[in-house]
Amino acid sequence: MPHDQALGENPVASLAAGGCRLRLPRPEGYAAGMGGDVGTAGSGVPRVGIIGGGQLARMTAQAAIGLGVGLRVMAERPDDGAATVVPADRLDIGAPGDESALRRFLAGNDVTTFDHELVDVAVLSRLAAEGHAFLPRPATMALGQDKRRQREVLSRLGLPCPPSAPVERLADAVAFGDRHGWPGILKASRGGYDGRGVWVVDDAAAASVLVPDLLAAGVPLLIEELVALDREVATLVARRPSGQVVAYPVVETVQREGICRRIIAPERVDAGLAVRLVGWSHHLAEEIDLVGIMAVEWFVAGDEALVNEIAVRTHNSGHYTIEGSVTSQFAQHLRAILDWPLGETALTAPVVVTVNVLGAAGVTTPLAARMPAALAVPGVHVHLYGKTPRPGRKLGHVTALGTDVDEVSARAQMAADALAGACEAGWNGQDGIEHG
Ligand code: AIR
Repeated sequence: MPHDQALGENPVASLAAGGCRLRLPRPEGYAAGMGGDVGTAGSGVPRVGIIGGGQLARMTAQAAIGLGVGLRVMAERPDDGAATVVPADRLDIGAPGDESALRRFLAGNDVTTFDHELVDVAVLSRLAAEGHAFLPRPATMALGQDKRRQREVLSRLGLPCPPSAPVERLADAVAFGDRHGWPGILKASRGGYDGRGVWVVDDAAAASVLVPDLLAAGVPLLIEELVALDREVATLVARRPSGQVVAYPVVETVQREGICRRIIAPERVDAGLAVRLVGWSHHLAEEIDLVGIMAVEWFVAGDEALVNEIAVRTHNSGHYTIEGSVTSQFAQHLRAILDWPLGETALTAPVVVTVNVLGAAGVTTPLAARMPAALAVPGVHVHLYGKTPRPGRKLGHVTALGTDVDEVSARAQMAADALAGACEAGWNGQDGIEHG
């Protein structure tokens, strides 16, 4: 169906037409507590819930304000980043694995989305069969949360991936390393992010130390070839149920120790490669029947690119879009799951750079005390996630816009270093990253 035909007056009806089962009518009495016209009976605005209360939910809540959507949050703890920014009547505290807590949360939502992948897809599928609407759909979440499954599906669809194999026993890892060369990269198929769940395995002896313990601990594993990559880039696409797809420009992601440190938009890859990466991402979104936003992380080596992994949610590589794109990824995700027209994805400046602020050992002053130094850097946009600092934990990010990549990067980095407490921790500024 062409998307312009699918724009019903009632977004709930239009979502239903897009194949999603929504729970209607809304429960009596619930709307009374919602405040404003958001989510009240007859307002026509669906009640959107998000499972998880981290920074992604927090920035989604910010985008929801402008769209007139009162986001409901299910956070694990009352001090989670998003839990502290939504009104009490839009906050549930509970673990996503606690089915009764999940059911209570779902009772207040017309459509439910995700801040992370740590959900039980079997439970979601059962709840979806009962009529609860999840977007992205449970089958898409299953793909997002399982790297082994991703590799199978992506390869079947013809997307280039690094050679990899599932590891059910030590012999699988050893056979793979002997065939493809050591070191190999061992990955937890589920649950790893920000460098967690990734191990460089030098040889068969190292594998024999690591693999049995991980398997015994129930960690599902895969092993992949170490790619001699020049750089890492990411694509970001959004798709709504009625079929409209939009793609953002390709960005470069600079990683250190498995954690994204800096995002540079646009990426200066060969234009032909950029077109191919966006084309593949678009194709993938359609093939997996994506609803919402999806990031695809790529390893680039020469003229070739291989998919590292996909995320079927808002993503760190898209944080620059808050100021650096006509439509932020958070607003775009909400628009997509509500089957509203998707927004333009053009950059708002020739160059946009985002630098993550990570917790650092030895820094004890509160972040707020370091804000003046960061805000003294001209033209930077600071986003703090309201999280308790821990070394390596993403606490916020800084975005700068301009025309010269070195100048813009330096400004964003200076503010991010100030926030991270570079002086206190005794770093030499720049966090050791050179723009490649
Ligand atoms: N997140 C989810 N998957 C990857 C990332 N980075 C975001 C989500 C989640 C938060 O990171 O917003 O709630 C968790 O961050 P932390 O520091 O508590 O592990």
